[in-house]
Amino acid sequence: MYGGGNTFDPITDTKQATEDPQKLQEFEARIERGEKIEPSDWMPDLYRKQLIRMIEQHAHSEIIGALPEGTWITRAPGFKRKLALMAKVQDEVGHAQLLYAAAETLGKSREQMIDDLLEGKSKYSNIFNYPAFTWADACFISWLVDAGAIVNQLANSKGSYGPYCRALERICVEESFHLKYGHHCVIHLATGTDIQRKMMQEALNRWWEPMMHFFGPPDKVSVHTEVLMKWKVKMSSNDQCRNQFLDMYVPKILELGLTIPDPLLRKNPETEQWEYTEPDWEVFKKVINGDGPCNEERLAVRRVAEARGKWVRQALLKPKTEYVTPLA
Ligand code: FAQ
Repeated sequence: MYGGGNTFDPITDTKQATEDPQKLQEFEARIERGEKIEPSDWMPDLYRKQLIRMIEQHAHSEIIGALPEGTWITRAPGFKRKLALMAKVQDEVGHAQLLYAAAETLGKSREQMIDDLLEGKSKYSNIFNYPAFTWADACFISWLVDAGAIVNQLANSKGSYGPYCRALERICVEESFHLKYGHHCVIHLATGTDIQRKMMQEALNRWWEPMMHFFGPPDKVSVHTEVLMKWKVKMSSNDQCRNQFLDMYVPKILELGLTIPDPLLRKNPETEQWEYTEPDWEVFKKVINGDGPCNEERLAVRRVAEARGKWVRQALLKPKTEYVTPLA
């Protein structure tokens, strides 16, 4: 089973038994016309729940996604790389803030979302559960993970839920800088010394399978794609995103003289679809359900951050009068 998040029960929720058929019809007509749905508009319960699930997982992915690259800030090669990486990592955390705010418009509090993440009840992207051993791993993330994220997010920014689409538009602009920065880093290594080229190739070999997993399970087994595409939350299916990523980035990777670790990878000229060795979906299931190489470490770091920041949140929430000192 791929699923298991606590916020959504596909079996009971897909029945939609309680929805008013006329309201549902009007809602679907609005979506068909390409209108945006806003927080105060009527929406089916399932649409709300699906959005919360997806936006929340996306927000968690950004905040956890800051961790593998974040460990490289102190070791980035040179001042300019350090500055750029620091800005990128800050951006990713900022994306999480935008996304939590978008999910909150649907009625789930940020505190509850964070609690669900820390308790392991809520998912986040598989790809951030792998270690960034070398600087080249960090470069892979900055270039190709960001590239994959943009493929998905650019499509979904044209979707139906206003707050999510507006957040995605802004995120995509920032991600496009990350992508250029990451590409620059990879070009530097791939055209550098033998040791640098080897380091880059090894990182590519390590990250290729998680990258193929990143777009989600194949369409034929994806649990949520059908309803999400019907309601224009997802604008491209998992396989369409994976195919578009391969279309755009395989030539760029090969151009750098790097080798993709899949002997079966090729574009079928008749179908225009990429063919590849199916990544191991059992590994994917393990990783997204909490049993990947770094899941425990990632959540442990977030728990420490949460505990350390508690006094700041408490101070911010206290009424102003409590800060009036006797001298004021
Ligand atoms: N990782 O039925 P589907 C980034 C789960 S942001 C973990 O196909 P759906 C920025 C799925 O949740 C990266 N879990 O699901 C950055 C479901 O489980 P559930 C994140 C996954 O929703 C860059 C079950 O499998 N992007 O990288 C994954 O239709 C660099 C069944 O799957 C987003 O979140 C996965 N890869 O399609 C930051 C974009 N794939 O909930 C730092 C928004 C599937 O039933 C550095 N999300 N699952 O328990 C989406 O577009 C979709 O949710 C998909 C999955 C495409 C991720």
